[in-house]
Amino acid sequence: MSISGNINNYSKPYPIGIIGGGQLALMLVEAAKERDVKVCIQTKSSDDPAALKADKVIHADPLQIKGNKTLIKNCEKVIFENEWVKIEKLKQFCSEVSFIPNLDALNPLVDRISQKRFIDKLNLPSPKWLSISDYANLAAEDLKAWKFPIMAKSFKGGYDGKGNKKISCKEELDDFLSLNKSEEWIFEEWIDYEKEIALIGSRDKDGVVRVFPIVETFQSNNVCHWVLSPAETSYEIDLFAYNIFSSIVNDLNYVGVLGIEFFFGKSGLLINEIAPRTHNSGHFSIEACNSSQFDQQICISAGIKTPDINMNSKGALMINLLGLRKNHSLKIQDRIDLLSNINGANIHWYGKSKETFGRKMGHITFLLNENNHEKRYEKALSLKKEVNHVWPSPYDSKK
Ligand code: AIR
Repeated sequence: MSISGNINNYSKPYPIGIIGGGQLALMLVEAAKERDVKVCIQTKSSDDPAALKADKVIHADPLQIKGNKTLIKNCEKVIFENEWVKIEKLKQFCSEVSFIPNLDALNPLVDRISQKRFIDKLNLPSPKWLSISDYANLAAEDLKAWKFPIMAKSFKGGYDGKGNKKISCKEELDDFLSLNKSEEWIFEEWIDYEKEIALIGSRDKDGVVRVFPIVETFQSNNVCHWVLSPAETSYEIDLFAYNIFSSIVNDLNYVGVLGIEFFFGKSGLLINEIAPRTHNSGHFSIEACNSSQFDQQICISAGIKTPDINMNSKGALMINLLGLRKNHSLKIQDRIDLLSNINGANIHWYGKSKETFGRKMGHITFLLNENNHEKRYEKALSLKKEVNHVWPSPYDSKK
């Protein structure tokens, strides 16, 4: 990868600051190092994944304003690795720093209701939804359109299936309503999809949009377990998804990397969720593309022209290493040693201090060079079997 670029002259010590220090921040820091761009992060603990590699660490909870202030004082551009941010509080700093994406673009995407309203405003396809108070006020006739199961989704902070609850019957609905605050949840129609696909792309300050190949994601207990790139789609679906991506980023004047998760099935392509950041479904791009999703975000933030995106291989498989139970028979180091013996394995270890059940501890990527989807899928299944022999999905091992 070329490390040259028209990096701007900076008046502050660090060209890029990141709010947050998890694995996404870690991979952003790694991509920045490849381009000789220095990064300062704000994260709670020196044990957090990105803290080990960042050029400077501000030890403060990412939501702490005093810490944000120090970060902003030290950094030319500030980017986000997760959307758990207090936009109203950050607005006071807009004259001192550029946020990427800017706060107005981020605002409609940080919680479920505003995301749903934004998707509806653009008339983009997504599952039907209602606030719980609107559901409670439905006329009997309209209620008939809401058949069980219904999906309850929490208003904020829902990721990796946290904050999702399937409601299968009237009794479950009554229990749910008695246990939860209605203003913190929405109801969504249940979708019987055939597959889940995801699209990651970027848009720079001049409006240049670049997209990665669409991938298929495979979940285990609502958590992404593995990803196959490219997905088996059709030209029309690809175009529709790219079109949706462009509509979203252009409407928001969004600058940076953004991911969209879709359901695909009888009802066509439906937006499940929009992530205003780099995304788990794009990790394959580190090895499989000439410029990864992290590289795109770093280039955009540092004022380097984003490279056009091309695959280095016919396809790729990415498998998440999700935390296992405490009493798992193999120690972490033994698991990693065994995984590194698998031919073609590119292991990314996040260095999290604690392995907890289902937590994303690392991931592993394989390049696939089979000529058609069927063969790549077959190869992916056999590699996944080898990996899962050493490191199973925690949810499979429960059975
Ligand atoms: N993340 C952000 N949104 C969704 C996810 N998965 C990443 C970020 C964040 C980390 O997950 O990098 O910092 C949190 O991981 P954990 O294991 O501490 O919950």
